[in-house]
Amino acid sequence: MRLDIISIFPEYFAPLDVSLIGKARERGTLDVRLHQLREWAHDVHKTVDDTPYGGGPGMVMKPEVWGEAIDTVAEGGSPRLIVPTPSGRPFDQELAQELAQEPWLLFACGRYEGIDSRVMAEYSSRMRVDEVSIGDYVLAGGEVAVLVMVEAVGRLLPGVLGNAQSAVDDSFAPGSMQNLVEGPVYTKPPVWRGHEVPAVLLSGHHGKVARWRRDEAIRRTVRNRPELAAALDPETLDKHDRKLLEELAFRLQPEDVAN
Ligand code: 6GU
Repeated sequence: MRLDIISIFPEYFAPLDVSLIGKARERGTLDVRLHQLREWAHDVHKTVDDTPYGGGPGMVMKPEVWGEAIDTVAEGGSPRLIVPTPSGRPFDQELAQELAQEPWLLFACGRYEGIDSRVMAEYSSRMRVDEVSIGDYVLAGGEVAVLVMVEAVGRLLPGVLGNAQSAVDDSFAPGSMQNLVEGPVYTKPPVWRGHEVPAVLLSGHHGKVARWRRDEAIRRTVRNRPELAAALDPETLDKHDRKLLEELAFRLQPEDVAN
């Protein structure tokens, strides 16, 4: 996969040299190219922003600079353009899977109050454009959001994860335990500072282990992600699950109780 990133802070992306993503780049699975936006600013001060029309706080990134940058980087092809912004569509595992299928992504990192909206309008007729948010909080710029997205997408590429099963078992992976987060995990030693590993995990009884893991996933989902628990599909719950949810004083949506 080819991955271009345009930013006024390309040095933000030093972590992409490290770990799984760094190795994927060394192997050629990922071809990451960083670009300094200011290279396409032509005045002496390399200005990339200006005051917003209509007034208001902050600065807006200029369309001409972005236009030249994207024209140059996307020359001869049509990457999928991703614009990180807190007003974008939510980034989730499903979108990560979708982006992992693309041959070429171009990330356009805005700072300040964002990029002049005509840039997204202009490129929408030439390439797929998505404005994407990584969560309900505001970052100072899109750079960290792009790091998040690149790691989430990169680890899904064939051969990037050591264990092919790892990406399949993820919380939120389609086809995994849907709408359940993963439960706790343990390794040796069996007792650490007086804390014991749950006996069932040492029992060698695969059926009991699977049941226990599902119970723990349900407990954790109810505790940490009540909105996911509330959306559980009754078709995916067996008698044991329903009993556990009852013990946790958790009630399914009224329309689901009839089932
Ligand atoms: Cl993608 N960008 C910025 N600046 N803030 C964010 C975000 C993106 N996602 C959540 N907050």
